[in-house]
Amino acid sequence: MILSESDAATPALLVGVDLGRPHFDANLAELSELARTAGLDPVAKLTCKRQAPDAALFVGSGKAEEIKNLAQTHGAKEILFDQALSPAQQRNLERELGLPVYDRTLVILEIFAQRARSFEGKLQVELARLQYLSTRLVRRWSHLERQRGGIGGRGGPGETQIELDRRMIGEAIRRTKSRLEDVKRQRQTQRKRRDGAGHFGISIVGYTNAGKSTLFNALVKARAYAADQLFATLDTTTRQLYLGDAQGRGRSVSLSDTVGFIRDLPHGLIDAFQATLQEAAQAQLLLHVVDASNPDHPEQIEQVMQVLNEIGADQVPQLLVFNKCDALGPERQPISAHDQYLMGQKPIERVFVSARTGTGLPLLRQALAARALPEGAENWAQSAH
Ligand SMILES: Nc1nc2c(ncn2[C@@H]2O[C@H](COP(=O)(O)OP(=O)(O)OP(=O)(O)O)[C@@H](O)[C@H]2O)c(=O)[nH]1
Ligand SMILES: [Mg+2]
Repeated sequence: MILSESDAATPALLVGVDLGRPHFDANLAELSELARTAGLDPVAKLTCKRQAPDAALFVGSGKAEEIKNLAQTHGAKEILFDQALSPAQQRNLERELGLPVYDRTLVILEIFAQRARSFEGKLQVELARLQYLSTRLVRRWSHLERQRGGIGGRGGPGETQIELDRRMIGEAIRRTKSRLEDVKRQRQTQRKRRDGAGHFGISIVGYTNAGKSTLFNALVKARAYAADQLFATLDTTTRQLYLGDAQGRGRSVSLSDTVGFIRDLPHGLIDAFQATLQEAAQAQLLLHVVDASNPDHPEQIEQVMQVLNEIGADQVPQLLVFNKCDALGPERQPISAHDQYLMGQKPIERVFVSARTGTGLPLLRQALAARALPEGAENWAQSAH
């Protein structure tokens, strides 16, 4: 798909099936963003409602016919589903439609594959991809054969192609896992060296495109890659940040910019990205960045909380940063620059900023200093009002 050699975007038809779950994205806006980021051109969209997915085709056969016709009319070369398809559904759909069919999981995997820069990031993506492919019996992993150089690659006589594929994938998964273990060990040693006693680590987390890297750059005056695309950041970047308070006390903390989260982040990816995501679980404070100008931000907050839960970072104290305030209309401007946000039953401190214009950043620094400096909390509460 997607990783085509040419630069021209592949025309794709997007399909969303409303199964009655909350937050169905009727405009397929996020899927369109994902598609574009992956190098597809969403030429047409189709949504439908169903009580439950059809076991064979995910959609009904009438709808499949409609998809086929619409794809033809618009010259779509690929079909992209907003939901995760089972291997059988994907295979049946491809047969029925005569076009390659992809799902949300695979698109996210492809974007990660395109973005991975560090050795560790590449290994993590490779592992997630292999795990995804291991459940699919279609031959999409011929690159593995090339990797093996064909030496001793063939199994005994009578081994079917599928068994061979399974075995190759299993071996590749084991190999990738053990290489990742080595990298993980190295990373732990590095972290131990960096994080001596009394170290204070802050991790920036949040939904993809919330402005995490922009905020990171503004706070530490760095130049991490920030762009209007999903998953611009995959590798963790860490810098030192000096925080001082009005009493002249101060200290250096480390600030990390991390990979963004998204709704239905594939499980394989969470698994594979454990090492990267671990950074957040071991932080002393999470800066949870939210794109306040996105109408879906309440759902995005929930999604981020879910991922934090999955990686064991839900108990790390949080500071909510409502970003992109410059993009809010006058009627939606915050009444106070700082307040409490109710997360379930729990009030969480919230600061409104614009990482782009710098509004609210001095206040954010104060809030951070209050958390990082002992006995700083009361001073901050007073000075913030
Ligand atoms: N209007 C406005 N745009 C912003 C602000 N902060 C970031 N952006 C824009 O939002 C887009 C995403 O910013 P990034 O900093 O790359 O977002 P991110 O959260 O790091 O995204 P990923 O790494 O892809 O998860 C970019 O186009 C930024 O210029 C802000 O305060 N106001
Ligand atoms: Mg980023």
